[in-house]
Amino acid sequence: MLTASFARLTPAQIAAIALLGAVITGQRPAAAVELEVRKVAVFDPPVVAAPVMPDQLPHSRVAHGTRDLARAWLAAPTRRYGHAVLGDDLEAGELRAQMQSGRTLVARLSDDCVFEDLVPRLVDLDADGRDEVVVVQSCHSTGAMITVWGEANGRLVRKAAGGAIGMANRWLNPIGFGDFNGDGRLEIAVVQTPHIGGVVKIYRVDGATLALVAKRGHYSTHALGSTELGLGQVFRLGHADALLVPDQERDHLAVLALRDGRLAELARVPLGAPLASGLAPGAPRTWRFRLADGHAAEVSVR
Ligand SMILES: [Ca+2]
Ligand SMILES: [Ca+2]
Repeated sequence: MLTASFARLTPAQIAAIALLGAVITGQRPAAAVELEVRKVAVFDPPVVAAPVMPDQLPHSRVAHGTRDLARAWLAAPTRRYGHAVLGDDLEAGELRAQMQSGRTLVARLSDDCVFEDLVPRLVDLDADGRDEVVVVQSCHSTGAMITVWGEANGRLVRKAAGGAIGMANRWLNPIGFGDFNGDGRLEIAVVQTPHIGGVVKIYRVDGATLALVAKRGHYSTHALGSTELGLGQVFRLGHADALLVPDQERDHLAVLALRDGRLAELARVPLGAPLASGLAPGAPRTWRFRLADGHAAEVSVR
């Protein structure tokens, strides 16, 4: 019987048969991925600096750029949204960006919306050599959504928005940017509702909107009330980018990548305790972190 025959094969023999099958069918064989976790003696998570820019949101970080924007930050703290999942009940009413020329541009939201985020992310999404600013905007009517901003005609304007959850007090956490489908253009990866059944979603910018590329459930990159947003990472895997993310309980790490248009989990490793810090880059494809049991550890993708 076929299944009984496979049961007697070694993993190397099974891999060889899979490779032969891929060659016969003309498909590129997917590289095997493994995750390895080791305890380390010491890991001190980076400390967030105190606010330094005028009217800067508490707990937030200034983003520094090398293209047309020198820096961007969240400002004009307000209690008008009242969700309070990012360390306190203060959110930002304004996004400010300082051009390399020194001129500061301000985008001010209407009273029913805030920037529910702790860092504006500078990235050249459309490869025109100028920065886009990606930040989470939340409104009473829509809940959280992903917004993309940039300079146009001397003003800081919203260029695109999407991924709105559809109700207030539902949040999403950006993971990062990568070319996940290998088409040469960057996509945006987020975890939607990380506290209540997190779903990893990958979007591409499509004009003024965002188009969903793929999604996969049961992951979380944020603990309720925490100011740490960096529990997921983007890394290069073969001919495209992939994601390293915790599962919903945050006591495993998993590798997600697009396979045949779907987001697939390629590897998973137990941590022994829930993740209690962000993933800090160390050696190539290695990240250090702290666990809730007090141990420090690092994970490597092989
Ligand atoms: Ca750009
Ligand atoms: Ca792409």
